[in-house]
Amino acid sequence: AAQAAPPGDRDVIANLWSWNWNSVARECADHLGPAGYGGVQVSPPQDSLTRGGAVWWDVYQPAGYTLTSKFGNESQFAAMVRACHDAGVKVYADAVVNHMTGQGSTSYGGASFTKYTYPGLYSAGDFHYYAEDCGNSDNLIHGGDYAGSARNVQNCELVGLSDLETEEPYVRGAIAGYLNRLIALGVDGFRVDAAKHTSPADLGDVYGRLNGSPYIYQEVIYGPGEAVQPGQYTGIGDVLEFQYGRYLREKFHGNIADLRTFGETWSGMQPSGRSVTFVANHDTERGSGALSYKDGPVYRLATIFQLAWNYGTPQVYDGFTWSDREAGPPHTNGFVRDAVCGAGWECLHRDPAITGMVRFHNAVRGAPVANWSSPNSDVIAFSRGAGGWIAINNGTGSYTGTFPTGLPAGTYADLTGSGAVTVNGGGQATVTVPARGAVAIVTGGTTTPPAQVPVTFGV
Ligand code: AAO
Repeated sequence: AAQAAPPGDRDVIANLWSWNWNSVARECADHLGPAGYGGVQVSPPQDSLTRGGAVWWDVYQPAGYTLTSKFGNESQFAAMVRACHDAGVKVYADAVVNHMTGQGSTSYGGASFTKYTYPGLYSAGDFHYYAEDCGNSDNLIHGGDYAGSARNVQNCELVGLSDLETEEPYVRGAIAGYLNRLIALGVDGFRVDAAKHTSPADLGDVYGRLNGSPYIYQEVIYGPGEAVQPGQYTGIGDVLEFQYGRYLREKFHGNIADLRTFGETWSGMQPSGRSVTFVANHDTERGSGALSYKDGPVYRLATIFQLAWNYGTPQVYDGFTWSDREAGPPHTNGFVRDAVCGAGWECLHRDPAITGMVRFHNAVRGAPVANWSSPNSDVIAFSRGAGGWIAINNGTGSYTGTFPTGLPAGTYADLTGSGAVTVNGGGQATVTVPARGAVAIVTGGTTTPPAQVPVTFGV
């Protein structure tokens, strides 16, 4: 029986959303492993509705649990897991198990289906309905249900997606069978999609059927006063911390000095040890409440802060470049093409300042924030114990100042790439922090700049 397990020594997760399996495999070997990432999150691997490449969201409508998808086939998926493991990178799969497809009739893998009938897997009796399960006669979750009705949130249909009757032993077994097949291929854990829409009791039962100890983190979007709360799920796994990115957007568009107390005491936030944090994900970058790559250097700087701060398991997000929020990734006949950074794909995770901060994060894990200083509302600096120190400047001009670092005297290389830092015998350093940039140093054998990883990807 499996439960949530801690993610290991190197815990930064790259979320390579919508990347195909061949590209993830190469990225693990050429970039993620060498840079010190501990894991990669990949898109839903099961067969799904096909909209022929026109939209990104068809993959969130499972048509069955075979492993041909717009991202590749089962052998490509298995090869990707092996390549990532060879590079020391764990693989976390996006698990869409709350529902099945609510529209269409054909899949990427060539299956035929109708809503509520997925041959060889589920039939009409395996789904929630009005009025036995769901209190709305149209079978849909209504906006007002979030505030008042856990029953409707969990037993009606999310945007019309056939809602699995997860109380049923057959359904629980079928979902666990799918996840166990992924585990057998080497998958190390799951992002559980739409977890809010399945009760913790049902999900807990499914997790209890899993082999090994997969790491489980669940998508339960926090909303103030909602009937279903992330805290109801922290007993069975970790949760994605949605308040985290909302607050970072607010503060990086305002006063970053407020971040001094950022963490569990802030309204709606979950315990650090149960949280996976992110500045953006594929939904929030298409909404209005979070930073995204479209915010440019501010997005990058918020990610630098995320990797420096002592809270949760950090996830660094990258997807494809978009202007139409529904449009799918670059594709051929619906099947996703290899990712090419800078040509249709965003690759913040390769940015030298970000990989430097992955090293920083790994070097100071667990050490408390100390030596806080903030000379103005755009500049903050703090140490992580006596093992690392960072200054962050969200201003549009560079900032020069003298800061207490808490580090031993010496000369350190800035991991974000802006030169050397000298700490004096009193633990102070005078540094120039670039506009919308940072200076970050660590002790303990990592004072030389990170080697540049040769770019062989996409050539
Ligand atoms: C597509 C079409 C639909 C069609 C449907 C079925 O777009 O028109 O009806 O097919 O044929 C994705 C797309 C959907 C797409 C779906 C299936 O986003 O557009 O539908 O694939 O292809 C809720 C859920 C959350 C979910 C989110 C989108 O709780 O789990 O809606 N996210 C995941 C995935 C997502 C995916 C699915 C689930 C489905 O990440 O990509 O959908 O597999 C409040 C609630 C949240 C609720 C949101 C939106 O949040 O708290 O629980 O999320 O509302 O309804 C403030 C508030 C906060 C609020 C938030 C967002 O921050 O504080 O409370 O704003 O409004």
